Amino acid sequence: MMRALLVVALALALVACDPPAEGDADPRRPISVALLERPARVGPAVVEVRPQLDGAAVAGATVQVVGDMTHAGMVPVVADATDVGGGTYRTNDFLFDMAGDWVLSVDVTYPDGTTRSASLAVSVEGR
Ligand SMILES: [Cu+2]
Repeated sequence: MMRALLVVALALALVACDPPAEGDADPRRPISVALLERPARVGPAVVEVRPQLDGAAVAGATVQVVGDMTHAGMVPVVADATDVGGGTYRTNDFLFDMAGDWVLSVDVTYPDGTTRSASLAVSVEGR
């Protein structure tokens, strides 16, 4: 019994030590981010974003995707994602302009003005 309590206490301590996750840690507003084509390759790509609120899809949000490479000196790639129906948002003109490691940062403004973000790490292959 004491051992079980100790394990629980340790687990709580570990959780408490984690840095706060960005945005998508909000359990009411999870945001899924996916690439339509895998593996990711240099060139145009479609990023699909599905924000939710209390388990339901969200129409009427504003969604922006920013792609950054993990090395210095690159200009971020910025693209808006538009609602293609059913609360699914897709970028129209996103482009991976170099092979390597990228991080996609997604900013969602919900219809009520609340903003949340999520991110996805992507390894992009050359053509
Ligand atoms: Cu680069």
